[in-house]
Amino acid sequence: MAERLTAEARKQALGDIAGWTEVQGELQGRDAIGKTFIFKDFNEAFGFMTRAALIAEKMDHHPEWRNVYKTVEVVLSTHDAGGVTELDIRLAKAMNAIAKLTP
Ligand code: HBI
Repeated sequence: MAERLTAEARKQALGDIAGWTEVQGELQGRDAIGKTFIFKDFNEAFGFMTRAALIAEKMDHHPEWRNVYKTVEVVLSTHDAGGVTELDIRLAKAMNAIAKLTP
């Protein structure tokens, strides 16, 4: 099972994944990272989700996400570990790569 990252290690990892932060607002206090992706339209947003879903399934590691039209809000945390692990960092990197490919 993936080990929960220390606060220091999580901050370090966040430096490598553009746009991701420790979750804010009503999710504050959770050991999780989040990012809001904004696409050209719903089609691009859902295409991103489709590709990310296939990677998540392959990793057996799944996002908590919400889509409204062209916006996709993503929160990542490892339920089994009760916080952020390398799996979340890896999935965040994969999502950034997919978003870069999305026009
Ligand atoms: N996704 N985010 C997240 N966290 C988990 O702990 C997790 C998951 N997807 C599948 C999964 N765990 C399974 O390995 C366990 O439910 C058995």
